[in-house]
Amino acid sequence: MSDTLTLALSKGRIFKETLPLLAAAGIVPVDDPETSRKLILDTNLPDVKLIIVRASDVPTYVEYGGADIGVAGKDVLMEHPHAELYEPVDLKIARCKLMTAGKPDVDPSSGRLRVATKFVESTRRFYAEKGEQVEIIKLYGSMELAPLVGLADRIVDVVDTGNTLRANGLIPMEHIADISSRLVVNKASMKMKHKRMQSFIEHIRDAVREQN
Ligand code: PRT
Ligand code: MG
Repeated sequence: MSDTLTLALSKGRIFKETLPLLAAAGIVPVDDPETSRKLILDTNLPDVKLIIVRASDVPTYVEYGGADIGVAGKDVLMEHPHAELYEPVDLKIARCKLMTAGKPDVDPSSGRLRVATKFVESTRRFYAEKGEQVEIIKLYGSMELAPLVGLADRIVDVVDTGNTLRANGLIPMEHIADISSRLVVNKASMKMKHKRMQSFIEHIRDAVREQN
């Protein structure tokens, strides 16, 4: 149906922190993604569906129109610098920092620094701007392990409390970016479903203002 709105969300912190914003826009999911196996969730509104995707897949679903709207971390969006998306609202949820980290008191071996990360694009840009030549090693998770086993001198990861770094004997080093989640919007949907989309975006914008 052409005036159905499909929203792409990831499970976990983004889903939990988006719920109150959706509620303020009058949208309440019928199923709980943490317990349901369904990937398409109904809401109280017959013309609004939620789809549950991996956090790093949200920009792809929205860019190609698999969803009209999505919620994605700025860390994830920075890995898709050429995505054809509008990014109309900073939701100010799921906040953290993108940082470099490493073992304290260890002089990295001479030669090129080895940096393990899943944020290859942001890492490349950060070191390029510093004029530093590094070797980037792509990982998909558990980055904290890399310096412990000699795979890398540094990692680049998102940090909230820093407990995960500390628990693994690492310290945060350089601040790369402040991260929060953003509403992202498919460009064609914005044209085709303009009124419905504009009203949704305005409701969310008001809800963010109320929360902050
Ligand atoms: O799990 P999956 O691979 O599918 O994707 P994901 O890990 O990117 O998803 P998810 O749900 O974990 O995170 C979604 C978004 O939340 C991220 O894209 C960030 O924008 C944001 N966010 C906010 C965070 C954190 N805070 C955070 N702390 N994402 C991840 N973390 C990790 C952190 O890297 C560490 O390993 O959580 C762990 C605990 O953090 P500390 O510093 O509090 O110990
Ligand atoms: Mg995760």
